[in-house]
Amino acid sequence: MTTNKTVLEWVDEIKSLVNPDSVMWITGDEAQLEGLRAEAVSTGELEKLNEQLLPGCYLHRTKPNDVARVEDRTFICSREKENAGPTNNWCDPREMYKKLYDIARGTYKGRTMYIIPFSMGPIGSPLAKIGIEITDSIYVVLNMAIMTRVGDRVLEALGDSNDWVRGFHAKCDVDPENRYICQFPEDNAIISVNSAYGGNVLLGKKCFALRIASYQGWKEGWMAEHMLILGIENPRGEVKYVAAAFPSACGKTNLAMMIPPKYLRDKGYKVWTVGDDIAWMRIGKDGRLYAINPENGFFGVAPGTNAKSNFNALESTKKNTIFTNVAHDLSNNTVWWEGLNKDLPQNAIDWRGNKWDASKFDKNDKSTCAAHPNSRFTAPAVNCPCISPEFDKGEGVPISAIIFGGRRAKCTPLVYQSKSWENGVFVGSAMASETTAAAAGAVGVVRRDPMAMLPFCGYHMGDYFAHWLEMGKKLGDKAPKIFNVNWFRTDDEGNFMWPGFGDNMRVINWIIDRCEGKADAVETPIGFVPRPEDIDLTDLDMDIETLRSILAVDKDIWSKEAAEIEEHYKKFGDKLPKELRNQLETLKANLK
Ligand code: GTP
Ligand code: SPV
Ligand code: MN
Repeated sequence: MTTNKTVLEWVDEIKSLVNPDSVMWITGDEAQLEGLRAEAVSTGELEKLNEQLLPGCYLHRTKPNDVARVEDRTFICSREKENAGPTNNWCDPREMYKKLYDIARGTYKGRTMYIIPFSMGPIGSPLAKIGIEITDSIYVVLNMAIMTRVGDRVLEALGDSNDWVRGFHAKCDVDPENRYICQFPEDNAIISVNSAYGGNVLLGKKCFALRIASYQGWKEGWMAEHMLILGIENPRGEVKYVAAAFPSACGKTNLAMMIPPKYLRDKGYKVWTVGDDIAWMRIGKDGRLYAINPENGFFGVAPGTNAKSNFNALESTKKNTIFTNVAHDLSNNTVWWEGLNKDLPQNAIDWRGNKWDASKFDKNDKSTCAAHPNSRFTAPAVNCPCISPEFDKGEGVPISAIIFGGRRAKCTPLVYQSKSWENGVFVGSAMASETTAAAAGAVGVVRRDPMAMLPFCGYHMGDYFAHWLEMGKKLGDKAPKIFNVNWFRTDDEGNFMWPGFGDNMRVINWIIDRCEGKADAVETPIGFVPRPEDIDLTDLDMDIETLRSILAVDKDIWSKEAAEIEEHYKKFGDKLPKELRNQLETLKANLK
């Protein structure tokens, strides 16, 4: 365990609040975790899957009312309301602590209190940070043991320091009316009650690595972003790294693990995954921006994942993986989800725990799905066939390009390059995307989601934009180039016009070539767009006219877009940096 007084005092405080039957420190020891798996199986919390086909894998179902992040019940409890900004729910921290302590009081009775020391980032890395999560859920312990580095090694690295994040989770009765996900940035503290699902309860992930860490990054001069990190190796063996921010369920895991088209593989191109969801980035000694992935596993969207769309993700789930809210194929005790293959299981239990009737399945009606649209796998990063050799080193990889993107059926072209860092920050701040099943609420509604951080920024978003501009000033001519992509343009029948997935490599190659001054583009009002002939279509069944249409920048549509950005900017009032206001004025002038 530990002699760290700050840790022991906090553990005692929470213990006397929740009144557990017993206490268990998570040591990181495999035998301890194995014991917890066995216990969870004995109570039905987990189901053991086919040991031959899916060794070490388990299935878990959450309550049907608890299947996604809950943005309307997520709070940033800074002391001043102003510091949470217009995009976050806020509550006075004193009031919220009291409310949450009242909700959690006594709720561990009959339960065990698990104490999980965890490191975000390789233990001992100068970019890593430590947290401790207290929970009454074995599911949380086992997921955290995949998603982060846990156990005694973390406490050793912490020593007597008080520099750690307090994460307290109580599942209580999983009552949606009393569900709260609260961050206290000034106290390095998180409290989550009445949920037992993913991003709400794996407190190292969105709560710490984005909401708390974005605030820390602002104060300490670094960045915590909702970004994948991808290495692209060219035939000469040089690896360039890009980081990309897409909103939830918009393709980060897919891009992070994509397999390049055959003609590029034959030439010797390779892809290396550093991270699929979160990047922590700092300026290195050489003045460039370096990124680490603070996580140790993937909490990925299951539906749509198959050997063709994301072979590497599927491979990653073949052992030691926890599946949440997918379908249970009883014919061989494995799992299934929509898009895994075309063989609808004839003897399966759906994500709600009911017998699934394949004959009633209608892919356009989500209520008939066997797996929940936001069902997920929790897979160890080491399982990924293309995991980067840099992944575990903790020094970080130098970022050549930052890519923003989202789901836009119309409007946004396949790819464009911003004209400068400042212009790139404008592009990120104005990002919009159609909502997905990753959060509770309506799906398919276009909303502004700056830098894909709308649900994850732990402070005032106007200050966050200013922080981005400040980082650009510090980076100067070593700053990564900033791009925007959209894999999701649709035709009049609603079909995707760009093949996506591995073929996105064609766009990434243009991006890297642009960073090296090797590719052409035309200047448009919004930025530099490739000419159709600048995107390599080798072996692709796509005509150049279709490509031309998804590269087009329509002035009328973009004038409407500029008006919407103006409306979106109003929220930030005086906190909107003047540079961004100027960028908007320039865009409007360019469109005249
Ligand atoms: P979070 O884990 O929620 O942050 O999601 P993510 O950004 O990692 O998204 P992910 O890669 O899991 O993809 C989400 C969904 O988008 C899946 O159903 C994918 O099949 C689909 N998708 C991903 N990439 C593409 C693409 O290039 N084109 C199309 N059409 N769909 C894609
Ligand atoms: C997301 O919603 O962006 C996720 C899943 O990566 S969760 O961990 O639930 O936030
Ligand atoms: Mn995510």
